Amino acid sequence: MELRSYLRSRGALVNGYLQVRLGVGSISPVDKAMMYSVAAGGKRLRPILLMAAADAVGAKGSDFVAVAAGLEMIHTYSLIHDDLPSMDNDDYRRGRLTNHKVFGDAMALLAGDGLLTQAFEVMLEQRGVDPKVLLEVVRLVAKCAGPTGMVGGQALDITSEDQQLTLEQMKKLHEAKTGAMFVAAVRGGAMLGGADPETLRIMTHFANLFGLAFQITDDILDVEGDAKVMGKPAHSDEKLHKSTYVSLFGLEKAREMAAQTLKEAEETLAPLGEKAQPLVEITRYLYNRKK
Ligand code: GRG
Repeated sequence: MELRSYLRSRGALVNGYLQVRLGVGSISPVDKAMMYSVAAGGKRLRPILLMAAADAVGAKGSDFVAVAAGLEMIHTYSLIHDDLPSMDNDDYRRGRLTNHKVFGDAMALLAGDGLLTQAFEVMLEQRGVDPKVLLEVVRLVAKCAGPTGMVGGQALDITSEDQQLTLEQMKKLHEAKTGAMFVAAVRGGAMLGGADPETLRIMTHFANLFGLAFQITDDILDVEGDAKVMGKPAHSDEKLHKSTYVSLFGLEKAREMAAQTLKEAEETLAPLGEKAQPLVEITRYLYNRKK
């Protein structure tokens, strides 16, 4: 399997869907602000994972593009809100000015709200799925995105700045803030694909390991990115106000942890056989990613 073309074609499917669906029936400028961030790029990792998870359980992943697109809308909303001055106060995202830098804070807030709420409309437009299963999947996504998932993790994050967290505290934070949306993607995709309870258990375990490895590699990239941009040594003190796997363990150990976690994630998928190959390849890609 050629991963690059798999990622490209699945990414294009999601992009095409979003392009057509967003802005339908627009009544205000908020649609333009929403589209600005959705069209700014991004790896489309969560929707691609949802479709790959459905493939892995024997279904046709590309059939579930509406739910996949909804996940990307929720992810994009979280990035817009995360970049606001009252949160991380970032000027750039996905290689462009952040939403609030272009449209102002109020419109950026609304663009995030619009994406979050419309995501549920879009997900429920999914056809070809037993309505009971679709409801369970949408419920899972809501749970993973909300106060017991991403929103809760973000709240933990902003209240723990300037503290060095323990490994346990950090794991809990990231499982909620970043990991939960990967669980929504992988478990949700497997549910849509009709997975049995044992397969769902395997897929959820895989998603947790994937989320952990994603976070560790994100922390590593953060430090390496800073070193490249500012000519500073990797693991500079500037990042120490946030607890990360690198600040807790150092760069070398963090790299080892990422490799070990990804190996475990890959091994978890062994019982699914050949059908899980795209998921395996995406897992391997995580280790070598540059963004
Ligand atoms: C504001 C409710 C709320 C939540 C924000 C996702 C998030 C929570 C914050 C983003 C900050 C951040 C850098 C988190 C670490 C991991 C992460 C989610 C990175 C961005 O995801 P990618 O790499 O981004 O999949 P692209 O742009 O490729 O989609």
